[in-house]
Amino acid sequence: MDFYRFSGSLSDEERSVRETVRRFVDRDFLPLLRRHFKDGTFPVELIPELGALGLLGPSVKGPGCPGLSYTMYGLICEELERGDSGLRSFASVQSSLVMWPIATYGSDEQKQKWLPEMAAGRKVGCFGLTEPDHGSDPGAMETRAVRDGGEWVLNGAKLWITNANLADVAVVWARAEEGVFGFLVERGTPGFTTNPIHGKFSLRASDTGELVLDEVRIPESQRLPGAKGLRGPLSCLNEARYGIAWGAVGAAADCYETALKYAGEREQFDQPIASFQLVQRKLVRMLTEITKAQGLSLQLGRLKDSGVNEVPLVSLAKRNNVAMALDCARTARDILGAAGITDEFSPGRHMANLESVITYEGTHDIHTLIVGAEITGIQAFR
Ligand code: TGC
Ligand code: FAD
Repeated sequence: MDFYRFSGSLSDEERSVRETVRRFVDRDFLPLLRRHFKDGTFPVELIPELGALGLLGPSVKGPGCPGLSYTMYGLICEELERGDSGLRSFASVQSSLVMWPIATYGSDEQKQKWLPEMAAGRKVGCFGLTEPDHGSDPGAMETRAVRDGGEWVLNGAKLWITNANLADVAVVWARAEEGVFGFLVERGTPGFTTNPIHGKFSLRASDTGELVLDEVRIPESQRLPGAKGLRGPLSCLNEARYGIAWGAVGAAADCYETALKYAGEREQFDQPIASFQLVQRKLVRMLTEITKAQGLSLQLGRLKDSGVNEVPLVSLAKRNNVAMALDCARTARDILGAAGITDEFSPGRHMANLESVITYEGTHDIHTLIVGAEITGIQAFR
């Protein structure tokens, strides 16, 4: 759907990247999704293909990385999330929350070791910031890193971690005497365990878990040397929030297209439900909000490609586009009537997924306060 002809302002390369991802989602991902969503598993069998198509770390600058623009990264996220938010989550975490900090804050040795493997989908990463008692306020984290000669000893726990149980390496943020540092904690390190979270009604086709660190000894060479202070983990979030702002538009567009098709086919009172004014109003509202969000994402992508990286711009787009997508998913579910509550149609699944997306990477209200602080000059977090 492209009511305002945004595709016309994309380059041939941008359109081609979008087509490639769309084909991958339709041909390879969607046929597997229903089973994985039911089983509560991520389709790990597709990870090498994600790598081969250049969809892991697309805009990250480093060895073995595709080196695409931010706009192309956005288009990729939009198409992945048209499939499912769990698929875009996997790519967001791998790209923005693991590869990006290694490329930005890592040593040459760390970049050489991890980036080519992660870009190819041969290694998977996760990002541990949130803790059981500290979500919106990560500055209060309790996970500790204590220096012991040439090593660090890590103790603590991280909760709600995407890819936790799939990851070969976890970027773990911990507070040391000198401030917050990031560590590359490899699977198999003594004292480091991961546990799955069961019973999710949202993001079922995504792995979510807990990281436990019990006297975990990490050499100094596995600390990210360029990251110091809370700015380190928070800067990674800008990258992932950017991708989410685009991704949410993909989920919303899929809901709209499903509802539009259904409304044309479903008859009540001897006519298609699309002929009723109230149904048309719902469809037009969805189309309008999606179109506005498409313009917002594209302008944000162009700004990021020109070097603008202002935190509140990303927050405004994440906040608007995810809330818009959740509203579209609910409206589409309504237009589908009872059929909307089954897994035969996508809006119910998108709706459940978007309940996570509106919470993670900064809740809707945290982004309200980030933008509020920017325009008033007054921080209202505390
Ligand atoms: P505050 O005092 O404002 O800032 C501390 C330092 O950080 C700097 N900073 C940022 N830098 C870069 N990017 C940002 N977005 C930044 N936000 C703040 C700031 O300038 C300062 O730097 P310095 O050098 O002066 O020290 O920090 P605060 O403790 O008051 O907290 C502010 C707040 C609430 C906005 C922040 O903590 C926040 O964003 N909270 C939300 C937490 C969150 O988003 N967690 C996400 C976890 S990861 C996740 O959800 C992955 S889901 C993945 C998926 O499956 O897709
Ligand atoms: P809380 O911070 O306890 O917030 C609860 C409510 O209080 C919210 O409505 C919030 O808006 C409100 N609130 C809090 N503070 C304020 C305030 N100052 N003013 C007004 N209202 C406020 N984290 C990671 O580190 N890595 C991951 O890979 C990751 N993946 C995730 C995957 C899923 C599926 C989910 C659901 C979460 C994931 N998270 C991850 C965690 C996510 O980032 C947190 O859930 C999020 O930051 C919110 O924290 P919380 O859940 O502890 O909620």
